[in-house]
Amino acid sequence: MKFRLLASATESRARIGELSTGHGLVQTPAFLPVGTRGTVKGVFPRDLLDLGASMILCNTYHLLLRPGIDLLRSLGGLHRFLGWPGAILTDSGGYQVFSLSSLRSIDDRGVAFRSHLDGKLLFLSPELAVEFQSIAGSDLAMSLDECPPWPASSSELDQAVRRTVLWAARGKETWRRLRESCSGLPTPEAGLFAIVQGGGSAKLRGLCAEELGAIGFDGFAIGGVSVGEPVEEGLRAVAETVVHLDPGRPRYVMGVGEPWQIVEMVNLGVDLFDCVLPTRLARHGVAYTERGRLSLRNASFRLDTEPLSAECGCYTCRHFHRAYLRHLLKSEEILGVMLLTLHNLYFYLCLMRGIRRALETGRWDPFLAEQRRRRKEYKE
Ligand code: PRF
Ligand code: ZN
Repeated sequence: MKFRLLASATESRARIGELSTGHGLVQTPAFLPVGTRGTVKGVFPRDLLDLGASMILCNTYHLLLRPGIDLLRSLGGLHRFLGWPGAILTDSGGYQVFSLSSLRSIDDRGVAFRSHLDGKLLFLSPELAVEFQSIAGSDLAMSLDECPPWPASSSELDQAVRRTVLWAARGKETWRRLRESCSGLPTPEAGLFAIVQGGGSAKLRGLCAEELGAIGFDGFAIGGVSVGEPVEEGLRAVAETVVHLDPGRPRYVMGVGEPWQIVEMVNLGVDLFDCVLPTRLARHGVAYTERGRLSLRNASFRLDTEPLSAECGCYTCRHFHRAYLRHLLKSEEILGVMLLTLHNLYFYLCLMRGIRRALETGRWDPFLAEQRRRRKEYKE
């Protein structure tokens, strides 16, 4: 996996780059729509391409439980299974084990847990996590990490960082061994990232980033952000981590966030983002606009013949008005959620294009100032 920096802002760490994967180029800063269970809910892969998505995220944890790794292997890997020709980033599964499964027991060997689907007892080690992602044909795999809860004691944070580094080293060794075997996976273009933990401790974040950097990975994720801490604290953790990361490698903040948080984190030097917000909120009848969020079920839209956003060029905004979208949502029609999802993803991907364009043309500072001004004006 190759990463090329194309330009950087002068007054901040913001940068624009290009990630080349076995399934196409990813222009960074990039937003990855979330396809947890092997589908970006309610969107045709064809439409994702039209929206300009170049990489999506899938979760090892969910795919491991269903359809299972043997089935994925027999069916020719994730890309073929999903009918998605673009790049796929897979999360390692650790985080989901902690948030979704029950009866976990964790030690240095890995995590034992019960499936949230059928209660079956399963085990995930750093070696297995990397092996599963490689069999699935992931373009960008994540090491198994331990994401401590928020707030966590300093001994919990210490332990999580120690284990995350240990697991990353073992994951990298597995990756190397698999590459030398004759299975053909991971391909030479596939990449492995390590995940930096450390909670709100600048010292632990720095230590974790330095140790992972010394082991050497294709890029670095920043985990443990947006886990319940105040947003300003999350931003600070990202800022304190980035300074310890190799500027020549891509940086990815996992599971974040609101459009304004993405803008602020780009400003701190982050290249990749994923978040369920645009797709999840659409399912709750909420649309993003330049003027803040709209809750379409609201009675005020009953006779509203305006599009969701006058500035938006998406299919939904070109063809349907708010009153119809409200009607679909109130009637629980599938189309309502599909149209809102399309619009919200368009909004996010458009924002990313705007960010890249501003960086490309040396207009990052005014772009950032304008985004901050708008946020103040429309803050809910
Ligand atoms: N680790 C992993 N996946 C994640 C996170 C993490 O810390 C987060 C935290 N925002 C989201 N997804 N492996
Ligand atoms: Zn739209």
